[in-house]
Amino acid sequence: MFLSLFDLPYELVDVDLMAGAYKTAAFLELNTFGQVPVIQDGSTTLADSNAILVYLACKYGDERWLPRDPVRAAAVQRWLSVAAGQVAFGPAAARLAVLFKLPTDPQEAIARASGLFTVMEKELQKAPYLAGDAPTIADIANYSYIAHAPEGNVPLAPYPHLRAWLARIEALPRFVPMPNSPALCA
Ligand SMILES: N[C@@H](CCC(=O)N[C@@H](CS)C(=O)NCC(=O)O)C(=O)O
Repeated sequence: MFLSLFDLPYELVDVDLMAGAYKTAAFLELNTFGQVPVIQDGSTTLADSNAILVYLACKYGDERWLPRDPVRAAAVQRWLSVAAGQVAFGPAAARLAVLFKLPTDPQEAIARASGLFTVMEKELQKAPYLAGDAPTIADIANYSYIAHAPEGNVPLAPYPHLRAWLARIEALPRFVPMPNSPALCA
């Protein structure tokens, strides 16, 4: 989504998670954790969605997307941590349990997602974007798994401010949604 928002040319390479393509020797060369996403930009290869966003914002973005101001930078980092924490183990885990038909009980992840959305609903009453008045990489990091939460049986209907935030991101010029494939993560 960041590449599109910044109108940067890119080639998207599908990694067939269902077939275990992310555990091959060739893929482990790109990311020793054997996880998507990975980005290759010239001689730079980077894994981890938050790390990739930081890299792209520093290299191609401007301070609006990743502020240098200490307080605003910390506000962005706070929500990057939420993306890697509460979102990954809440709505993202609940969705993966459905899409990958995992034997795990998704109730804990669903409860975690509901708790998170209740907090975000309050936060988003105070500001239009997660880290203030303008979109940052914090919004991009959190958007996809929250937008797709209903696929994991986590409803968005009870959270009007959260839904308004999703709509604000979807209204950004050159916004692209997550491709509609069960084999894809955010
Ligand atoms: N912290 C990483 C997590 C990435 C992640 O969990 N990727 C999943 C797909 S969405 C994956 O590749 N899972 C395979 C595995 O963990 O073995 C990030 O944000 O990039």
